[in-house]
Amino acid sequence: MTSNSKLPADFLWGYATAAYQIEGSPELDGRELSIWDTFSRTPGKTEDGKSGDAGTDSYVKWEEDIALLKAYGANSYRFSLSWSRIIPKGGKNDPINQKGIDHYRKFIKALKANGIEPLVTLFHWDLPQALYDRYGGFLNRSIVDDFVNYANVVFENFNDLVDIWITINEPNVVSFLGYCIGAHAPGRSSDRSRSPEGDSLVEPFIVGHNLLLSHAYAVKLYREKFQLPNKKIGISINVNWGEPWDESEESRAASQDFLHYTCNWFADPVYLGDYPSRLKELIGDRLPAFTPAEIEVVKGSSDYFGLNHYTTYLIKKRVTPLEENQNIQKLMENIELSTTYPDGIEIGPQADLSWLRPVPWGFKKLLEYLYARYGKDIYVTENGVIGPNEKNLSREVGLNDQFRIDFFDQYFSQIVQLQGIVPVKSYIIWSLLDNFEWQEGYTRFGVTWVDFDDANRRYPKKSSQHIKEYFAKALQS
Ligand code: PNW
Repeated sequence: MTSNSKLPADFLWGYATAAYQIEGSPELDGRELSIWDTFSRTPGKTEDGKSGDAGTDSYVKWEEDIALLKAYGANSYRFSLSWSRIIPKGGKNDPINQKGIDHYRKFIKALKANGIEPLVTLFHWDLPQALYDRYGGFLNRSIVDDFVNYANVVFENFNDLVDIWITINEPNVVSFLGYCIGAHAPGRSSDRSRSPEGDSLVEPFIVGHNLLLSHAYAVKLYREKFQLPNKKIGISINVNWGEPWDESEESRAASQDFLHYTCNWFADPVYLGDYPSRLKELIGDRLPAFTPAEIEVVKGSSDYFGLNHYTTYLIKKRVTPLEENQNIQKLMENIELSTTYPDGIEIGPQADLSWLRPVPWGFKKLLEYLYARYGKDIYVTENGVIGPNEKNLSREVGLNDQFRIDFFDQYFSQIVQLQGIVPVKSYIIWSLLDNFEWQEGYTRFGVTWVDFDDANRRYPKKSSQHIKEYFAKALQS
């Protein structure tokens, strides 16, 4: 790196995981089931029929994970708490499980003893099954009180150890995949071949609204009772960039609509105080309204912009009529997503997941857009890739993950180019470990190769060393 591209010494970089994807031990120490246990144990819901029962065994092997972070030189680690380990049945009148709390306190203390800053997510999709059974989980406004109670228990027990909180991970992905397509728990959809119940055009917006209110009331509580000047709380939204497919005015307008449907649906209420007027126009009365009192709470409810980013799409006005059961497209029915330009050139190489193609310049445009629209410090809380066919490679070949190294160099250079222009405060890579990639089953998103067939033994990939050396140079004073 050149001297003028140095990063500030307090730049946070490290790796991310989520409880259900790595912990395993679903019954240990009093944990009860979440909707992800139920969903992934249902035949036909995951790629290889696997659930997160095993994960990477991190509830047991947590010391190995910390040793890896230390060996990789990371100065921070983002992970999530399992709600049903802390309050097994989830609700405000349900008992607290001290063993769950003891586990996470021990874990966070060990991180800090190793000089690793914890970024802690309260909710990364593993809703206690009991709350879904009781009243439909996020479909019901009752969730707000139960989430705020859970947040209160978490803050009371861990706020002395944690300075950066993330309330909810990717509310837009929860709404889209859980309640429109039905590919994620609880798997609801209008597509009756997938789900006996659900309404793909209505439920995502109800769930989204309750996710926003849950987040906002938890932040209100935090600010009233727990926040100190050195502490931050916010939300992480998954935002892919939408580039106009061609230079026409129609494509430009369609790309704006894409951002409204995905990012601004959540980010506008949180940073600007309400849903975008264009989204209200597009969704009509299917989009719930905030009361003035709720707007007071939702507006400004994040200290930073938490960004999870993976890819870029080309967006154009829809011309092809929709087929039956194309629920996600119906949710954005006036636009079309493409991965090829009008001349047939692809926007980026296909990675090992259907929706994933590296497009580094899209990341830069997105960062500029988010800062221009919301004006907040940006914490990149996830960014990462799986190389083509990486899932099927032998360990020997898989450890040489050049595709991930190239991805990192290209993506991270966008942040470096924006130094002094867009305030990016963290870069947290998905993921520390190969792990349970939801409906895709066990994949290889990690900088650590995990042997799922041999006691989840961990083997550092080449990228972990490359990234370590990169930041050792970039952060030197
Ligand atoms: C995120 N999409 O999920 C999650 O926060 C992680 O738990 C997950 O493992 C990671 O990204 C990699 O997928 C996403 O379809 C799931 O665009 C799906 C999409 C994006 C993010």
